[in-house]
Amino acid sequence: MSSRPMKRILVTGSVGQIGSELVMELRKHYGNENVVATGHRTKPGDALRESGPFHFIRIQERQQLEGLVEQYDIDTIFNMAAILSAAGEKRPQLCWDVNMNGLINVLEVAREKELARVINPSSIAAFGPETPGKNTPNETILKPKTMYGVTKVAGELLGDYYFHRFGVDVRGMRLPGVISYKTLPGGGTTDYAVEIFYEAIKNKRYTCFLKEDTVLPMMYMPDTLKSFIDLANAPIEGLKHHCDFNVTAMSFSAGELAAEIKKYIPEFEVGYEPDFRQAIADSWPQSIDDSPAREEWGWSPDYNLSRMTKDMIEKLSERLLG
Ligand code: AKB
Repeated sequence: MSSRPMKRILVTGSVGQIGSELVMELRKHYGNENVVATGHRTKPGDALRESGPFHFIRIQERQQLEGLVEQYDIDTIFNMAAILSAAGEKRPQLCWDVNMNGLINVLEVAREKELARVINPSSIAAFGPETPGKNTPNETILKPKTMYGVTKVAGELLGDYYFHRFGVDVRGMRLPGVISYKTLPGGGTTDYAVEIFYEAIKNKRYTCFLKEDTVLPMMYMPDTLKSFIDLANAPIEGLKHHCDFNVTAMSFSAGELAAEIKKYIPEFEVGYEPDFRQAIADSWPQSIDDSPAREEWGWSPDYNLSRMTKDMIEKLSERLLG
């Protein structure tokens, strides 16, 4: 099997934190009209809506997805629609419905229409308390304790199944927390690492919902976008893994992030009031080993904690304070 080029792309979940920036990045590479953005209910920003096609769909309704794939002659789907870890614990059945029924629809459409590629990101939520917590290897124990994590492990397995059983070229990486300044994340456990910047700049105070010493793997958005484009374009001959690549860029505790922000905003004060998300964070590794991604498709991030913080403070201050 050799990789077919991606020409006309559909993105689900395109109003979300990663989806909204991924669509704009893909439009730069593949042309505005060749990247169809879809979302569920949230209104898309002007840039997303005006720069190319946008449609509202319910990913659980297969005909809606199929209709757009036919209408635009789509050959690739980036499946970004998902209910994240914290939101998923509030509504586990909805999390299963969106994440699993949505994914199987994407995979079935890809199989029937013989699409060139499906990109379906996984997450560090695939790991659990029994997983080694430091420098977690790619091949390891996957016994998550959240519904989101359950759907991510099942999604990895399902993607690999569709590859081996039906020859559908499905790929995905286990994303850590993603930090960005354009669209806020929603419903995740790593969301604190974005909220903290907004509050530091606007109010000089933040109450963190995780403990000060909670360490998690993280990545800045430019690296995240690069990981999507690079994995999607990697020659298939070089891939031994398909849907379960560990990827990471940095690991830090909530306290270490606060200290880094204080270098730019010395009056910034942080309090810690852990809630139900602490148990989720405690079940995830502190750092992960991404050597298969580095070896098989050349993964290499550009941003560490200090570069990311400097850029976030600069860009977000410009946006929030003008
Ligand atoms: C979450 O916190 O649920 C997500 C993730 C790590 O997948 N950001």
